[in-house]
Amino acid sequence: MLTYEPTLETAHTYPTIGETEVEFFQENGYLIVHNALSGAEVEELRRDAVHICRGDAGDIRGVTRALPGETDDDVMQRYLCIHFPHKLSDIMCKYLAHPVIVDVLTHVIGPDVKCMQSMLFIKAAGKPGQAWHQDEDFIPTRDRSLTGAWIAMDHATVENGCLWVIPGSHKAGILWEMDDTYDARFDCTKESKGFPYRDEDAVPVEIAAGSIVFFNGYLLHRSLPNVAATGYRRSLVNHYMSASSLLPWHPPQQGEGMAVTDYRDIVMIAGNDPYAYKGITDLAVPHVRPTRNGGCANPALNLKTAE
Ligand SMILES: O=C(O)CCC(=O)C(=O)O
Repeated sequence: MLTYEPTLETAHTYPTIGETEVEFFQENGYLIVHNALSGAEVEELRRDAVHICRGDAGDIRGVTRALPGETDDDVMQRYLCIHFPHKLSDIMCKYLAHPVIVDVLTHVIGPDVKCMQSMLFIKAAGKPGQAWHQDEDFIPTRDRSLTGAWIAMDHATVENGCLWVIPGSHKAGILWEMDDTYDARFDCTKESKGFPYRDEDAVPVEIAAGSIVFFNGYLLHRSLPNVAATGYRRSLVNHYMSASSLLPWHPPQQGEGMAVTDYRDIVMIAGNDPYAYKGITDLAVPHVRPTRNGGCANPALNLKTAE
């Protein structure tokens, strides 16, 4: 298990949650914890994001090393989102087990919690959002315990493309149909459709830098493009689940049955791992998420790009 060692500031008091917050999360499928990170911690994440985008943290598929003379803004504007930054950055890895995250997740998931994914969104002005989706469409737990922790590294506003959620939409426990989206407001991620909610049912999650929004893996959510004139909407988004559940995220290995498939590139952040005897396997490759103007992985989308 990771231990958290604040490096820059000790005066910050980390908020904790109780029954009211747990009930809010269960009812609505999301929870905002304001002021979760200190200013120094936000600064530490921002500096590390620059380091990663300059290519100084190590090899990331799709990241090109900054050329001499290129400014931090030059490099940051290249990337919408980098997947698995925790695989090469000790700082990103440390924040997987931030005390507020451990506190909230041990309340809403249970005592044993593992992390399998991190994403660093830079989302400079002009970059697209993500269409309606449910995270369990992409990361399938067997016990529906998938939970995201979305750490705001800038103030997230409607203008710069904050998260929007449909409160209570997790409750049906249904994964809605998904299809390609040709809407130029969004990146290449498929879009959920056919669900019984309207866009008007959604609420924007406008939060200050240093706040964290937690959300259930069945919650319908999306984000719109960053239409601010300048700047970024940076966030570190990590995904977690109960360590008691297997994670059939990758196809079974040869000779392995689907029922025992278990993705083991995980980081324990609380409690015990009942499957520790399997060990950890290094599987995830840090990479840049394709955007419309960066080329989509789906060739059909590439043909129809609107930008
Ligand atoms: O931050 C965003 O723009 C989208 C994040 C998201 O949809 C997710 O983490 O599942």
